[in-house]
Amino acid sequence: MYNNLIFENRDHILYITINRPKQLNALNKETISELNSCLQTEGNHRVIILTGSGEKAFVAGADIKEFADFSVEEGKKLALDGQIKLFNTIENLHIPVIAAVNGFALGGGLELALASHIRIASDNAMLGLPEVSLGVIPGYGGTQRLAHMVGRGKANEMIFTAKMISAKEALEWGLVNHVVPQEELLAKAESIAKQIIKNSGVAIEAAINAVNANYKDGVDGFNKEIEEFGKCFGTNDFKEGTDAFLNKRKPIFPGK
Ligand code: DAK
Repeated sequence: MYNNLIFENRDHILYITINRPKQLNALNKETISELNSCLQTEGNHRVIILTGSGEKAFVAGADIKEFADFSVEEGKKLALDGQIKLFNTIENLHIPVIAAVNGFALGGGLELALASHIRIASDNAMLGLPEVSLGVIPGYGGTQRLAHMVGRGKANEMIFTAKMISAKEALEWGLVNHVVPQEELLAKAESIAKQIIKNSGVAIEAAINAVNANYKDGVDGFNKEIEEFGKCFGTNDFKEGTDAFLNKRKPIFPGK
């Protein structure tokens, strides 16, 4: 069904693997477009785990061969299309996306991980934004999201030097939440996913909207939180969650 992706829905988790191992899973236009549709696949999944094929790379960046001869206008258009189709889509998805970073996460690859809600890395992962070494800047949200995540000083250093950092450094910088041996990476992502799945999906969607509001121009995050908080009281999940607590039983959330 897809040329560059493998996907599987198991136990309410949608696993999406970017599958261009010969190009270290570099993101070409087709892969971005396939990811856009795969991420929005309807189904009973409650969490998405996004990873790269093979043991070497999560995603080694945008496909350099594809943009090597771009004009100014083409560059702008690709950045805009990509940001809307993939990176903003992930960030604003109604369910959490966990990036399981299994090796190089460079340029567009790190930007993909940054747009995800949670990042876990294998101990061999190397992360960086090497764009200035190619004469461009990060164009898929990296200048914004990296600074939000690790602070402006560290983001500047990473972008200006184009140097990669190790998984261990990324953990120290708060760029990834956990670092585990490569063979345990998916299991770690799954254990977080399973923990998420126990909770109310509608409340998690509301939480995504409220947390993201802090990073949107002209939006008051506190007001958004109040609005989303209030909306929760009208949901069946809230009725079930509170009833289960009061009756000392485990909730079975209807998801609406
Ligand atoms: N694009 C295309 N092919 C890539 C690639 C990439 N980003 N990264 C690796 N490959 C390919 C290599 O060309 C090689 O292919 P063959 O020569 O075998 O055909 C194969 O993957 C294996 O790579 P290496 O032989 O280089 O493997 P090594 O272990 O020696 O090195 C490496 C691994 C990850 C250090 C190295 O491959 C590397 O430096 N890769 C490039 C990293 C990089 O600079 N990535 C791009 C970052 S810039 C834009 C928006 C966003 C962006 C650009 C434009 N617009 C809106 C226009 C974003 C740009 C970026 O992501």
